Amino acid sequence: MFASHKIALSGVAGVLSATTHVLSAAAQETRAVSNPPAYILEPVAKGRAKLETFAQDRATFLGEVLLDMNVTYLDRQIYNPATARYDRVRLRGYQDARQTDPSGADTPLVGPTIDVRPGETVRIILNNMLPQDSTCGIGGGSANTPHCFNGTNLHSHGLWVNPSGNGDNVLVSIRPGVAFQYEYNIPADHPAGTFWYHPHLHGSTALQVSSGMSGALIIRGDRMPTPTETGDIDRLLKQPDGSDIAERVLVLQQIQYACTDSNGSITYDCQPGQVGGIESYDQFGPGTWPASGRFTSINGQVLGQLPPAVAGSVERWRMIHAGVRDTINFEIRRKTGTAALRTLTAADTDRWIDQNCGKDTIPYGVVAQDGLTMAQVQMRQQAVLQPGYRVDALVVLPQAGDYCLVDAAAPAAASVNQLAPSRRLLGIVTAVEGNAVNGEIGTYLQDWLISAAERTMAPDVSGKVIDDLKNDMRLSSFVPHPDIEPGEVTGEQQLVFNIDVKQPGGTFFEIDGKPYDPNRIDRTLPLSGVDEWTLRSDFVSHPFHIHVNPFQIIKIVDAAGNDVSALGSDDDGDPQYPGLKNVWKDTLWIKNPSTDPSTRYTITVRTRYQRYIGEFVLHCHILDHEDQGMMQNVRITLPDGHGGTVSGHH
Ligand SMILES: [Cu+2]
Repeated sequence: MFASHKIALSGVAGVLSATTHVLSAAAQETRAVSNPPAYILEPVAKGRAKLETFAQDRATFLGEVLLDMNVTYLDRQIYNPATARYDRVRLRGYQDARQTDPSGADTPLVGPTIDVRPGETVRIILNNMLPQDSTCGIGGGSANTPHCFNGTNLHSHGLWVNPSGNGDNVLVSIRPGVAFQYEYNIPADHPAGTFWYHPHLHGSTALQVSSGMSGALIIRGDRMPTPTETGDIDRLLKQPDGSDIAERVLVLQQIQYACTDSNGSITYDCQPGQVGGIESYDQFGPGTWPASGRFTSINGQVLGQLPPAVAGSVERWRMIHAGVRDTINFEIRRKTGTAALRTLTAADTDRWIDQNCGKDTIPYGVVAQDGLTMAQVQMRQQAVLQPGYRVDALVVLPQAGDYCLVDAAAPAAASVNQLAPSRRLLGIVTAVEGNAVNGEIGTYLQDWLISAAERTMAPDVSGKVIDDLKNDMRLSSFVPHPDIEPGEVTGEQQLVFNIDVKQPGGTFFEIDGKPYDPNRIDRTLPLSGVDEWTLRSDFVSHPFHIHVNPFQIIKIVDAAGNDVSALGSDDDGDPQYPGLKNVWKDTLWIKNPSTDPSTRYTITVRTRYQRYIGEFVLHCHILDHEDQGMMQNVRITLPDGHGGTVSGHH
């Protein structure tokens, strides 16, 4: 079975070819963006044979993915559009332990994509090769002062796996000089979808994630829905020849490197000869990302050219917000101007987009949020991604030509920084000649999905799937988790985010009035319980994330008492909430448009504590808030049979 411990560094099967990740001089000129390198499972022969019957019996099959990764300083370059130069950066990063290039110059700024199937095991060895760090294990210091920048660990964001031991355990600290092997046993009934991984050591999470330490974790499923069980949308998204549709993994990162000026202060204007880095939390905080003038990168490339698409072909775009503190409002527009993308300052971007990108956005069909397939394809002109979010979209570029990928302006209340951000460009994609689409893209996509269902679905479900698709593109046969009805709820939880700026002695990042205490269990929850959570923020907005079990959104009520979560609702022009009703997610924006508690929204979600016990965390996914205290410890334990819970032998 150890034959499975083989890593293939190649493009994802059935995916746009991952041509090169080497920052050769030629690649630098075009700033080509390819899919991140993928670590693909090599199933053992037995497992491969079993694949044929996988859809019927849903049996597990032997298979493991192994990543052996060094965590180390790497010297690389990032394109700086403001100066049209490549800035040298020295950042902490992930590197294949078998690498032959100690400098790291050829190591992508994004971690490798992990590609795995339900029922398989992912083993990730982290070798912490960073320098010793005396701030780890701070003893008498505050846990909520950023520290231990050279310690690390790993979180598999969105995975429904064991949080204890060598599982998705973020309560371990891997100190410099220490190696640790994570083991994610992905159950055979785990939903297929788009997940990701990143470090999660309290005190250094934001610093490491903003250095580019993150990567995609894709679970591919092939389960056919049945009249009684849902299946994987992957099974539907096939070309007429049976192969998977083209796919892009877009890891969106916000690498906020800085240099020092002659006074020793932080500057984002790195001079030739200087080396940028991320070594201080002074770089994080309200307004710092817009002030930095940096651009969100795609798979480690700033303002890159993505591999070409074919006009009229349906592609699956797996978008992952792996940044730290800036909202992304994703749009696609025709590129109508001829200006090349060479030099572009952040301040000039709005004008550049006006001059070079068309007025109309290209709609696309959102099929999953946070990796979990939705009950309906939602046609969107924009999709808002907050830190930690994933969006899977079916994208059709209607005609041959170039397209602008734009991070659109959003209302101030919609964004992490509470500023109406100006638009930014993310990259360019070219569609080559294919079957031009002249009609409505939504109708085209619906027809395509119906004909895909006719080809791919088993006879006992195809009628239902096709009827669903004809009815506003519903996907009820592909939703992984059943709705949580009110009668299933067994308890309730309340949560309030706050930033307390009124105390003497500093600013406190709090949940339920308290900053994080590593020695305190904030919630003890019963295994098999089903809770309704009420989420609020008393001071600006924060993306709520809880590990292990996802939640279903029941309602999102604004300060005036209106539920804005239904598809078609109007939330003062903010596009992020309408359509989220009944959607499953693991990360959700808890909106308060101001610093005043009276303007806060009240959000109701429900969740089941299934299968896994142990201790893990919930937190704000503005990661510098998390590092400074906006986190809680959660314990799921066995019920005692009398309405309470029991731990150990008490
Ligand atoms: Cu926060």
